[in-house]
Amino acid sequence: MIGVDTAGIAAKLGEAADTATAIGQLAAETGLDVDGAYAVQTALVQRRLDRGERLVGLKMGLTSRAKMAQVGVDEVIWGRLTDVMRVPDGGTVDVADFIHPRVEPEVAFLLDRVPEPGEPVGSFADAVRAVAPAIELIDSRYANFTFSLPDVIADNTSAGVFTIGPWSPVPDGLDNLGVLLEVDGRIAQVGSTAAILGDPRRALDEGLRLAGRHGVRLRSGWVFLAGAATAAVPLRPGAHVRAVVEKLGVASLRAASPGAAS
Ligand code: 0L1
Ligand code: MG
Repeated sequence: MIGVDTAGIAAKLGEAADTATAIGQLAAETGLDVDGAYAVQTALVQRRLDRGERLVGLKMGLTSRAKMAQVGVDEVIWGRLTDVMRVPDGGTVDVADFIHPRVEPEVAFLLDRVPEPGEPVGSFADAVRAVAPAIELIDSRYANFTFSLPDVIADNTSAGVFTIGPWSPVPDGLDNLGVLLEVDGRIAQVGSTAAILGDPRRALDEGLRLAGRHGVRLRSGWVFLAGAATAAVPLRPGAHVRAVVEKLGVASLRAASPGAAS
């Protein structure tokens, strides 16, 4: 992977996101590998930080078989979340700000005491202060939502925006909670938190391990999106989306109706 133009690829992806314009895949023609792709992701997110956004957390991607099958990539990946990506629970987004937005039901953790690099991972209850239902709106910057593993990593794992429902104390079991994704009062997807690596708590171990490989530490107060429990569904203008997670409650998001005043 000699001579990959990290900043140039990040600029193309950043402009694609800023202008909601799909681009072709980049990894094959540039020789981008997985490590190089995480370097592009760092540069891509740095563009946001340079315009005043703050890092507020980490997201895991492709943590379920349904998600892996949906996009034809079979490795768990991680991306970064900034404050500007967070939409209040019940808030509204405009689909015109995205290329081909999809929504998926997730479980979010509010991090408390996360281990220092090299420190043994303590108990989940020490590391996580609270748990919540969440919705992630993903939006690949690649045409037709089609990409290779390095492509999607470089694209900050298709991160768009996210919504977090009410926080609850960590319940006894998180490993087999029922999950529904509802759109306009109809069930669009049904799943279980078991789909998230068998138990969403495992996603935190994976996040610590995988991000740690790239020198990224998770911080107290950050949000951690553990991954989707089902495949993602396209978000249409005017849709009202609810993610319902047993024991945890509901997170919701609206897409502005066509022609609605902004
Ligand atoms: O959050 C996710 O699981 C998304 C990972 C990237 C693949 C996709 O765009 O669905
Ligand atoms: Mg996701």
